[in-house]
Amino acid sequence: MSYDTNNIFARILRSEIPCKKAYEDDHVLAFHDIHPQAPTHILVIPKGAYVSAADFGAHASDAEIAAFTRAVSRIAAEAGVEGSGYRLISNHGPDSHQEVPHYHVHILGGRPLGRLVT
Ligand code: DGP
Repeated sequence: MSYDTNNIFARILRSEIPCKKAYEDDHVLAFHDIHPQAPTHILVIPKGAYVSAADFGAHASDAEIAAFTRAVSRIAAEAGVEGSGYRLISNHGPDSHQEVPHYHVHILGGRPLGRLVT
């Protein structure tokens, strides 16, 4: 699947659509989900144009992957959910109901979550 430069997260990265920012560095942007499923629901996205986890893993640089991985745990800690726990979810493709075709990880926490959703 080729990258759609007009997807919602690409537009957020270009500041065409506002977001409630949680974190930003050279490689990563994180913001609060517009339809939160838990008291903490933050979306973490790379600034590079990657459709999904598979695309990111195959084509991102080691520096981007390292920055992204470190940012996810840092953002969770800064959101205050490290002690109580949190869940990371990344949807890939139609069976997962991936809605936005720009790679992202959901950080969910702030309440006891159900057992893993299928
Ligand atoms: P997914 O199904 O994994 O692709 O999740 C996409 C998430 O993005 C979904 O939980 C809702 C969120 N979302 C969609 N549009 C916007 C938006 O314009 N702003 C923000 N903050 N979140 C959005």
